[in-house]
Amino acid sequence: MKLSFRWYGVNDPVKLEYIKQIPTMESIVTAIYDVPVGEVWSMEKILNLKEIVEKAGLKFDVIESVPVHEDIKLGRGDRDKYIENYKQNIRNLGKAGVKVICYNFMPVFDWTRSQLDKELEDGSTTLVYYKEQVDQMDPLNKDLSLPGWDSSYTKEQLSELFEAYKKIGEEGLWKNLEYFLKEIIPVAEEADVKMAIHPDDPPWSIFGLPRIITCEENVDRFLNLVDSRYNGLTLCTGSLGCAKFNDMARLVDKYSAMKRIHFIHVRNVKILSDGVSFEESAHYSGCGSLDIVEIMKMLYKNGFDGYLRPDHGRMIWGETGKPGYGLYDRALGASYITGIWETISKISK
Ligand code: DNO
Repeated sequence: MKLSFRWYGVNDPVKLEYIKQIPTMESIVTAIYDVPVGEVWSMEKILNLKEIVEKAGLKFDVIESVPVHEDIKLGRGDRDKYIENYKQNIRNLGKAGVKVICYNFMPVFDWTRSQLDKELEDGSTTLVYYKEQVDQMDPLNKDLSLPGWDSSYTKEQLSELFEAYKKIGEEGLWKNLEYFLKEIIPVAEEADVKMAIHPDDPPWSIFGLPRIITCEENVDRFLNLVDSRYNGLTLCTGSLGCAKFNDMARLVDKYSAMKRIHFIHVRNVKILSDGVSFEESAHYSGCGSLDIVEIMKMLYKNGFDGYLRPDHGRMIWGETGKPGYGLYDRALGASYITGIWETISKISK
């Protein structure tokens, strides 16, 4: 297991120097944020970022994410041009020594929450998904803005995208994903970069848009689209694990035994009594619905040697910043995970 930490670049209030001070921290997970979706990341920009990360004594091994243009997901317009650009990004990142690229195939919106600063009993704040609140949201209302949402769309563009996704439905999305993978995985093999899809968060359809990387059956279908180790997973315990139908320890066991998990996001979530609402909790198992020790045991048992990052943290100790991505609670998560790993490795000897 290689410990890593997400960092949003030079403007991130969490400094690389602080990340480096977390015991056993090896790698940074980052991206280039100032190139429009679908365009090529120049070698110059990539190498510049790598240099900044390496100067801080950390490795530049994991990219999260190289976003996929909507034309690729919809199988229309300039899809082939964007796929060529995507291939070039894989080659460029491979040349810079990157080992894993995380991406997702969620239509229009990435992760979705109804509130980003819900105060918990202990005074910390966290991200929550309350179904009644989500049901009342109107994504076509431009005043609505949440992280993970591309706010650059006009209302008209958004309505058009919604219509287009309605037309293709889940099966159309699968077809376009297959087309994309058949193009890019051979390039990833050649560049020796593992592609790792991030599951849909939450793993069910929102606002009538199709979502497909949601459950065991669909993950199996995804892995079979191109049966190569380079076609792998960013297994996100919080994204899949907020649905009761996903038994996370079992899924981690299954896919790590198959050597198809290249990157894992460890996050805990507390599923609420309606079964379809959840709150992101501290990483400690007792705080949420997931058994983090069991998950780590499965990784250890299967000799997991990919990258792991503590995922979203709450805001604690008065910290302010990017929701889910402060330093303190994620660092506590990192230490908790390292502690579990050390314990398992010692008692297994
Ligand atoms: C949220 C993240 C996601 C993730 C993308 C990967 O905190 O886990 O935004 O980076 O879905 O493409």
